[in-house]
Amino acid sequence: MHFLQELGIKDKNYGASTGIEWNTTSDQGELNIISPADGKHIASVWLASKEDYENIVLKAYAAFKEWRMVPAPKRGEVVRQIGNALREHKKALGTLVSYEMGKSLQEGLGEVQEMIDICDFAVGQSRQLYGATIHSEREHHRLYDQYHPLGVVGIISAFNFPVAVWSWNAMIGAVCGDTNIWKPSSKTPLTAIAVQNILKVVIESNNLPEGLFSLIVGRGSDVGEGMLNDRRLPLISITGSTRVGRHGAEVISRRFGRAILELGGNNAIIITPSANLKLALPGVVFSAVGTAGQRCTTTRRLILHESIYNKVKEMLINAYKTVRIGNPMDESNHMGPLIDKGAVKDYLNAIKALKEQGGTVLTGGEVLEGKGFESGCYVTPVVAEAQNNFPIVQEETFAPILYLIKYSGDVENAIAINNDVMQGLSSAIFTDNLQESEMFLAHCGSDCGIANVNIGTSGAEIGGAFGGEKETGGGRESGSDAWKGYMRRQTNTINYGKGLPLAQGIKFDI
Ligand code: UN1
Repeated sequence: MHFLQELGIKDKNYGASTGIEWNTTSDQGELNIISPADGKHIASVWLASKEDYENIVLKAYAAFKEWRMVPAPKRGEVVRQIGNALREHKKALGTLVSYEMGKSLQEGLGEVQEMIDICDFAVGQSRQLYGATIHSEREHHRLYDQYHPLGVVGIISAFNFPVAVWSWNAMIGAVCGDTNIWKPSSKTPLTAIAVQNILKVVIESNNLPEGLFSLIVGRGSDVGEGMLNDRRLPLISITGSTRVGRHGAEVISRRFGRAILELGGNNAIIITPSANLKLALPGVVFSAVGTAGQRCTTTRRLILHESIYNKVKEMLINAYKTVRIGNPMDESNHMGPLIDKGAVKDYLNAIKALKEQGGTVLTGGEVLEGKGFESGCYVTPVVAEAQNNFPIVQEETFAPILYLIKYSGDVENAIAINNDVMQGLSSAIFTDNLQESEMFLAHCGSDCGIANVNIGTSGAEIGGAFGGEKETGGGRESGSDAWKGYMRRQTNTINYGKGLPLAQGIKFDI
């Protein structure tokens, strides 16, 4: 396939790179990557060894020592070139994202656009790495804080945004003066290899050090664990399930490392009686079935006021009938497959559990078979009636299953349901009532990291800080001041006087 060639994907690929050189380990086993779109083998990747990891860490650390001395705006210039290289290969990379991961081509291209956007953002940020100056309580003293590069950052990313989430971390980290080691999901290593090939050209043409951007495709049990335990990595950014994040956070905190955690969500949309349903309906459907329900921001719960419950329910069932499911590379389809057969099993198990717990499936719930669905990963999106306290509703199932939950009375009751889960990533309200929307956004409102009005829960822009509270992990990535997480803060006090006044009025005469 032409896009594979353009991106330098071979039939068999090495799994570890320092940005310039590929390590040539081939005796640690192979990952065979099968497209969920058509069930065909795309290519394979040789897993990296512990020795490869060691080589990569040493190079990344050596590169950090050089890179931190490059003025930040000059680092930004390199990121600008990376953005342009991504622009050049947007079509091919977006197509590979779609083919390897199964999201629609439009979403694949949109994901690469997110990478380009974060590059632009990071270029500007490279001239804005500022600290505060504080007026000192002592005369002839200056007090300020500044941000220094942190070191080698480990990036552990998930299959559902196989390249964009890496770029949020890597591009912001790069302008901050950090180098990084990327461990992508073993379900989607080819897109990561493609990105590494795109970076290589920029690294070489600028004579940048080997180790600035490294990649390692290895087993979680050795490479992944190695990263979590490695004191040479002061920060690890983890995107994935709450289970993976909890383990990671425990290991990292034992060595007092820093973690940025972007874990599971259990996102709800509230629709109140005053809502404009012309906005709400497409908002819900996109957020619930986009990426086949495999975004961490996917809408999983729909909290409907009892007065509009039946009407919205009917409208939704009809809207779901128009969702076109099929090959994600065909742009007329809305929804592609789940990532693999394991995900299909999770989907079926969730539906079974829902029924056992007293829920009702209103539409969907089938695994599609026949022509075009040979991979066995295509399912129909589900709308179901449920109670918020069902154990299955309290869990994040990475599939297009939307639970309808009824509320009565005031918006406070809906907000209480919104907040009554362990996760706290994204949330939204559809309402034309100012008091309701303000209540939702107030300190007594949604407890999530993202709270939207009259748009759905997914599809966040890179300019805002991305992340959430509670079991979502508390980390923030991407825009706003998330860059601070990739630097170390230092407070400086300078005495330019002739005396030595002490703080807090203490006298110490000798
Ligand atoms: C994720 O699902 O891990 O808000 C990230 C969104 C995307 C990012 C999702 N911009 O849906």
